Amino acid sequence: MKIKSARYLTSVTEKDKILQDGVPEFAFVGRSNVGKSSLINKLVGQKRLAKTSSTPGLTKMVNYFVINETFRLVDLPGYGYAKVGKGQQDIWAGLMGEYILSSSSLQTVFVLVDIRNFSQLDRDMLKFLIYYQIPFMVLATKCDKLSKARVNAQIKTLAGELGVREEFIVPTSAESGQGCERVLDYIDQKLETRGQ
Ligand SMILES: Nc1nc2c(ncn2[C@@H]2O[C@H](COP(=O)(O)OP(=O)(O)OP(=O)(O)O)[C@@H](O)[C@H]2O)c(=O)[nH]1
Ligand SMILES: [Mg+2]
Repeated sequence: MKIKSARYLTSVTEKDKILQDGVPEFAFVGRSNVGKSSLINKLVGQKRLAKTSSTPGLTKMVNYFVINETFRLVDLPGYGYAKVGKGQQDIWAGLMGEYILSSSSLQTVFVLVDIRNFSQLDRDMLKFLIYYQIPFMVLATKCDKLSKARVNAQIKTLAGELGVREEFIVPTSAESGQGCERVLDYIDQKLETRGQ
């Protein structure tokens, strides 16, 4: 898929404001600092569309980006950030969970997992998506930080630990652009089957 346009639409902080207008959406979830906003920027070829930071917990809202005027990428708040309140320890008690469960046009959740480490929270996230039968794909991030051989080995480990097949884990990098084409092709296919 070619990105012809990408623009910021809006951000929401309350469940009631979550957009329900039927436009197909692809959401990005994962632990704070895993690289959600950076990967969105790389996918659309804009450096500063989604705000990124080395300080974890930056994205606190549901941020919507309109792509090619046909679908949306949704940047969700990260989970597992130590400074969230006690009530947020249940990872889907907050806005991210509300978005996933209430969005009427969510096509796929991209679950981002750092290629170098994953946590129980990532496993819980996948269990949650499987339980609610929400389509997902695992994107292993920051693959530029490891050698090719170590990336392959880690993908195998991740598949085993997360209980998903290796082909559902895409190695990506917001630095090199690795994996971006695969993600965009996936979106393209998903939109096509939806239109039929
Ligand atoms: N080397 C490398 N660094 C990355 C990559 N992706 C993100 N980073 C860095 O990781 C840090 C966090 O990236 P963000 O994109 O802001 O992460 P996020 O998941 O959106 O974080 P929150 O919004 O806090 O949940 C930044 O310093 C990025 O530059 C990558 O593919 N490779
Ligand atoms: Mg972010």
